[in-house]
Amino acid sequence: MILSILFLILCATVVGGQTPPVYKFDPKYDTCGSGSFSDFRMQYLEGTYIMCLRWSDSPLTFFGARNYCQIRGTRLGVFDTMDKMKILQTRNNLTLIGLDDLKTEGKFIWHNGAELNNAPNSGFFNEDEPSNSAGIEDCVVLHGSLLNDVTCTTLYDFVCELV
Ligand SMILES: [Ca+2]
Ligand SMILES: [Ca+2]
Repeated sequence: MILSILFLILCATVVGGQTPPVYKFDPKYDTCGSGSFSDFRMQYLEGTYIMCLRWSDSPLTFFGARNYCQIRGTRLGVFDTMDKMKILQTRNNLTLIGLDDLKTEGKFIWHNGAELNNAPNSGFFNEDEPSNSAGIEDCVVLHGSLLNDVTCTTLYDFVCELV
């Protein structure tokens, strides 16, 4: 009887055109996935699940970190809203994220493909950043509470994001 009712509710939901939410994580363990993703942790802001991250154990260069995340089927963390920035700000200073201007100087691209518009006044970067100091700063770290462009060959802690 109960199963019949549940089936009817499910049918009504599908007919109603509402797609049930798809959960990629198991709330019971606070992880976002099983197996190789079991060390990724759900990140909340004010009780709302925002994103799924794994903070590095040891530092790498940008290229090493990007590769490390990609090999696992993830990416460097994309903090493209101020809410997501708040999650980044809870962590250690000098953390590499998924944002760079490697392709075109001054044009910062998030690793979800979106462009960070008007970077100097975006609200994401520190004052007087991005500076592209010595013409070689194309990667981005948290520095204080906002972002700074830095060289891509220096070792930094980093964060991978499961999407
Ligand atoms: Ca640059
Ligand atoms: Ca800089």
